Amino acid sequence: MKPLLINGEWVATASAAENRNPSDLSDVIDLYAHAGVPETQAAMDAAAAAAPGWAATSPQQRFEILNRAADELALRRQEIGTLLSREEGKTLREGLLEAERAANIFRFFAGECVRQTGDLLPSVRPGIDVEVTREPLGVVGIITPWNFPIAIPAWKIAPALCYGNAVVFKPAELVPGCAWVLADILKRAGVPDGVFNLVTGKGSVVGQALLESHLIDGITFTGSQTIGHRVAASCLERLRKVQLEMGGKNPLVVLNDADLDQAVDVAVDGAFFSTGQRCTASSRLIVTEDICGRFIEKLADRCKALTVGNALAEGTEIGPVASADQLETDLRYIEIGRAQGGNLRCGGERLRRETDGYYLQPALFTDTTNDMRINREEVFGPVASVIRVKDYDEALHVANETEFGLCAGICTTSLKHSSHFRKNSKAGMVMVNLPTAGVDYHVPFGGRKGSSFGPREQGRYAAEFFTTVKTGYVRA
Ligand code: UN1
Repeated sequence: MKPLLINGEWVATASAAENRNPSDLSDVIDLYAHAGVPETQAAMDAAAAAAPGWAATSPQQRFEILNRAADELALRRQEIGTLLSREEGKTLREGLLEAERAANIFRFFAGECVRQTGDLLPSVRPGIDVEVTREPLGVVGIITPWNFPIAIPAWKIAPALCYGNAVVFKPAELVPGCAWVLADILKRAGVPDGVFNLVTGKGSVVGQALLESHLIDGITFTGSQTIGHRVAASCLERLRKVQLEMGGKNPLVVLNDADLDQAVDVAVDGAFFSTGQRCTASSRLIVTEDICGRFIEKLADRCKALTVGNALAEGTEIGPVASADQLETDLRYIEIGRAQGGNLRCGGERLRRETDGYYLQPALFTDTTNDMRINREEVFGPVASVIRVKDYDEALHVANETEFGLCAGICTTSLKHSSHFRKNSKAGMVMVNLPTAGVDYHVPFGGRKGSSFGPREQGRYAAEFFTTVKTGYVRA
């Protein structure tokens, strides 16, 4: 059994959960500890006790620890990428890139440790100086989803530690493997006992204990809207800081003047890579009239030709769906799409492969309207739909006509339309001639409306959530 990490000790639990490979259900990766409330409490106590000492470490000490973690993540890229693909189901290529991304994130925040700044300015009153500095929040609860098992933990844990916070980390139940490796790396990189704690287990037990404890000063969460709202309500009640990232229904607009081949590539990547299981996935393809027929033809051909298979097999372009529950959700939405009048142009059927897994042929709907449920609700699977529109103005309107606002894309060769779209899209991130998914690690990440709440993640903007500001007045 892979144990919990509490106060620098590996702690086994009475119960454990199996971690199975969605590409091959006969493959059990390992057993992982299932924490109860007492273990979660012990982790929070340890973090609270260790937080002041960590906050007092020098930037150089923190730099060295995070940099060592980055080194090891990079060194073990192959092993971590393979484990990631085995437990989550994205292709090995995607798994390796994600492992690399995690290393880069740690490297970036290692640098940020020694790059922290404040403001020093004259007071409006003579003879007085004002300084504005940032201090750690304290103990941060980190709750992460299954779709980026190493990158999302990295982009929450690295800044938390960089800015001097102690951490209690609760990864998604489906992907304890990468979380465990990361904990092992952090421990060996020299993170002091209690500063970083790993508590694998159920959301209803571990997550709930984090929500209810007065020892937690802030919670950063990525996951579903339903749970996100619960996290927010509980943080609001206790007046504690919260950061939520909850998904999208991201539009990709394709205009008549787009480079057709490029637009099809962008759509295939945005909609279907990582099996469509990205909150940044392009699920609404909003296409203007004159190019629509040709775009659908080409996209459907590409969709049908996508190689769906074992995540670890060479040549696989689309891995399996991550779990039985998610597969059921995907199939249910495909049925809803049909029932509401969408034309299932291709895909959408379960596939058999050599090994028993959750294989699904990417589904493309055409003739859909923006009010259909498949265009309103996040499916989180390889399901995309084409919405045909008259012109750019209608495309922009439809793109913004959603309760989400994470990312929006446009494929066009027109400077006028791309500039207008960048300025008028009601999303937190805008892509021109690029897939909506697949972001850089050194710039802010986050959305508007129902997609996100609280300060942005990643890059220097991460300081906003993981620190609290102090204003000092000094009379000389
Ligand atoms: C990406 O598209 O590169 O859960 C990252 C998600 C997002 C991360 C997307 N928070 O899918």
